[in-house]
Amino acid sequence: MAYKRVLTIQDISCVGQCSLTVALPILSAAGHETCVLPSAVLSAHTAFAQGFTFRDLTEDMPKIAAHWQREGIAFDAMYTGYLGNAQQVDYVLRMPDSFRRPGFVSFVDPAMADNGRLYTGFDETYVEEMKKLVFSADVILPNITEGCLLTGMPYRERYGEPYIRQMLARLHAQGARIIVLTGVGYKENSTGVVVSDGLTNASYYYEHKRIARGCHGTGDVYASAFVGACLCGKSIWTAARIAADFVVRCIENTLADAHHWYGVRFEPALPEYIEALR
Ligand code: PXL
Repeated sequence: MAYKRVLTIQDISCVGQCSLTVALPILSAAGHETCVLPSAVLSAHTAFAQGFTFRDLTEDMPKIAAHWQREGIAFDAMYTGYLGNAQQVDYVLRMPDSFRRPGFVSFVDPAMADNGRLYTGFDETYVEEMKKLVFSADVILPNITEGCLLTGMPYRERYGEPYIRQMLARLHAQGARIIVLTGVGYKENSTGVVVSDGLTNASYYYEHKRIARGCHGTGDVYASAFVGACLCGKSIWTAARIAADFVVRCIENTLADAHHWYGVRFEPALPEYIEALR
């Protein structure tokens, strides 16, 4: 199997099973060398009640990148998630071309909103900056709320296929190449993911069961599992399915523990994910 070197740029939430504490183990399980550029260190993610600590690493980011550049370090892929502020998005946009090995692929999860709302701490300026990163990426993984913020469409809890088709068309028109739109459900008991390739106009909907309990951190688990599978050489359609099946298993693992609201128990499902990648 291909041994790829991927750079992932996101925060470290020390507690909360999101961002780097999810991406690192999942990408490693997929068999890739995983380099990290932490955007911030938080005691716990921002969905915890007030009082979380936030160590902003913005200043370190260009220094870290400059060191890598001097060392001639380069990557097969870059995957960005939660970034602490608009300046960090700008730093990511200005990563040197020398970081890109031949065949380099960039994956961007806008990781800024869910359930119709921006995450704590983000504003319109951040959204505008994130648009630049999103529309320069090879593959983007927004949820519907993020799709609305990126396109200016109104957020709806219930919608039909025309609403999703319009969102995909607008994202492509604004520059998106491959879109993996998560959390798309047309029926009460199911949800799914739509993959749309702007170059070939092909699209695919993978529908799977919807587990009533909303769990935090599933977007990060999904994106990490998707990136891991793509870098193993799976097609975007197969990677979308493998990642969706993995997230369902992770949520099922978490259901029995009512106190585990802040993330999903993804670790026990890693062997199944590895098996699916074979
Ligand atoms: O899962 C997205 C995420 C990542 N990192 C931090 C967050 C969130 C979502 O709330 O707060 C710090």
